Amino acid sequence: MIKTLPPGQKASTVFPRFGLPQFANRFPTEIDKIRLTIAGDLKEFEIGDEIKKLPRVVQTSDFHCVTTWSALNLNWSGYRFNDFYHTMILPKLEHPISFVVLKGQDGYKTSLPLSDLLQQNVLLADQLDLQPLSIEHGAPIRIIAPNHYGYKNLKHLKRIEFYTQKQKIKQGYLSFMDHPRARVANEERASKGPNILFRWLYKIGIKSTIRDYEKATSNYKSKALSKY
Ligand SMILES: Nc1nc2c(c(=O)[nH]1)N[C@H]1C(S)=C(S)[C@@H](COP(=O)(O)O)O[C@H]1N2
Ligand SMILES: [Mo]
Repeated sequence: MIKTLPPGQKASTVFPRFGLPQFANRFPTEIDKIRLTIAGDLKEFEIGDEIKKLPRVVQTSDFHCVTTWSALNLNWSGYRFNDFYHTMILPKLEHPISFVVLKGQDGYKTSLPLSDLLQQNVLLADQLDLQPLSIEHGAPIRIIAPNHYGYKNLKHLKRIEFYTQKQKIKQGYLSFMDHPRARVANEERASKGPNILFRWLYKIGIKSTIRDYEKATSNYKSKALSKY
């Protein structure tokens, strides 16, 4: 059976390491151990291996990059953000939360309304194909939010900030490129301008971005090897 893809998306035969060109050469420093700092409008605290007490879920979902490629039927495993929030965050709150900022070990940031992250298919994923996440795909833990474009699916998660109100955050890219929700079904590619235009604009850069990321990854791996 042929799947109907969301508007403007095309199935890819590969699932490449991908992102903004300026992040190709940035890598996480801690890949084996989960360590999350929880901050924002609450008293800051850390979460480590306790996260593993949450029920483990396995989920097959499609991944849609804003540049129009989609990787289909990926097999993720991890913890539901909803379970995580209700078990580990809610008891610590003094104020009602509406907005969440996510930060990665590579300096990448993004944000989403809390209500979007509480959807049942949003995961804190630490496995792909039942193996620990690779450096390419977000070790040691990442966000998987299948209803939102790839740029909301933050890799190498290290810090989650919970706020009562929407925050202005400086992203690693131009602000028009970050739609506050970035829902794939609504084709919310960018916050300004006609989304159809962005299909074509972004498509142009896919091949060279994949190449840059592959080169950076192989340089990184050969350097890591030469240490021993
Ligand atoms: N920490 C971090 N997360 C990130 C990015 C990044 O550069 N750094 N790029 C985003 C973008 S644009 C995409 S498409 C996906 C790519 O995920 P992948 O490398 O596992 O394919 O990661 C997203 N999350
Ligand atoms: Mo992306």
